[in-house]
Amino acid sequence: MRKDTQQGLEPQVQMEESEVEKIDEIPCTSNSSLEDHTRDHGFFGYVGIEAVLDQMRHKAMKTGFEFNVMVVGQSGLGKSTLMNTLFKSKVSRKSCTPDYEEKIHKTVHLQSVSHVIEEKGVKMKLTIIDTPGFGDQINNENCWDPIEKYINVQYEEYLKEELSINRKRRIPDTRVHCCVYFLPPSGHWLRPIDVEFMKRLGKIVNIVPVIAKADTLTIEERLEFRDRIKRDLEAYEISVYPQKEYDQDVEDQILNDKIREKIPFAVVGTDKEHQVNGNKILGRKTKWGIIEVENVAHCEFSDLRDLLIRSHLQDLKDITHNIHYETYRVRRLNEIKMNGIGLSPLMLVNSGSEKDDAGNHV
Ligand SMILES: Nc1nc2c(ncn2[C@@H]2O[C@H](COP(=O)(O)OP(=O)(O)OP(=O)(O)O)[C@@H](O)[C@H]2O)c(=O)[nH]1
Ligand SMILES: [Mg+2]
Repeated sequence: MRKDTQQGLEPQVQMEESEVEKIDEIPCTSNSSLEDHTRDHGFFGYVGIEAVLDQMRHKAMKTGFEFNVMVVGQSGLGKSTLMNTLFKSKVSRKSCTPDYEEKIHKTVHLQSVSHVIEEKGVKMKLTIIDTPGFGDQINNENCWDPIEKYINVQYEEYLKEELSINRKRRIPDTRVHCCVYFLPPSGHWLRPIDVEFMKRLGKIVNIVPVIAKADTLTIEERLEFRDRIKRDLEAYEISVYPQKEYDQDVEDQILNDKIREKIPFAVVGTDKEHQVNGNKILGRKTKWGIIEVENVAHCEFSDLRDLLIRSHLQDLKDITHNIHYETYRVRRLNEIKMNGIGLSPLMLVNSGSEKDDAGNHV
């Protein structure tokens, strides 16, 4: 995983091996022995650099994390349902009780739902941006426009804040860190609309494609479909997360290769809980049994959740900040420079304007 940190955390000091002055390693048993050791080593002995990790941890815990995930795909593929599954699954079951008992309706506006999830003193504000499905119109041309616009508006907001004279110490981060793209469980190949959509999105955001409603496919169909999608993604040069070119070392590569093997994850969503052997589980009840959403033998929802929250959250944020946002920032600043209009017009574009549900300026 990438080791750079971003806003809210202390920047990591990167040093070449040759520049690093090696300080004797000392066994770290207790505070008192550390103090004794420091005293014994005098000025050139132990200086306690490692304590910076505790400081970073403490600071990160105080500030908390913001993590924003967007769900995109054709209408009726279970985007809103999966969003609820994520909030109701283990990630948040203990820490918050979202009120989602009402029926899920067709999504007609881009809308976001946030929950602060707390685990072992670490706070994370998880925001999921639900988008209306496409594919209902006779002409689906440019159906990616509102999504692209939303993503770019968040970059613009961030840039505006960064360039502001009185900028906030900690810039609120509404940028989309990951876009989960839903593919219909057709068992065929990628459709032209999915190719076009993902090609465009892959340039501005981290995309994680998933096979939606995977319970409608047999095990063989799932594997075969995944294989075809993989070949299509390669053939059309669609950049999906985790991107090979951003693996930082062999360790990263080994870990990410395993994930790349499994992508697109075959997921099943639900917001219903059932009693199974005295335990409450999230599942879809069918005539032939319950499909358990969090059971790895039934589907790969847990893999998706682990990637997003457990193993790659910081990496997704880093790539958003260091690659996607950076690309946007350079382009915008060049545009401003070329037009010879200074920075103020950028501020004017945003200042004083109000935002609609989608975060677009009106
Ligand atoms: N079989 C199956 N059905 C699902 C799954 N997830 C959701 N559904 C059902 O599919 C229907 C549509 O689900 P939604 O979550 O509203 O789909 P959506 O993608 O948000 O649809 P739009 O808002 O129109 O874009 C509902 O009846 C869900 O119960 C799944 O994993 N498997
Ligand atoms: Mg929906």
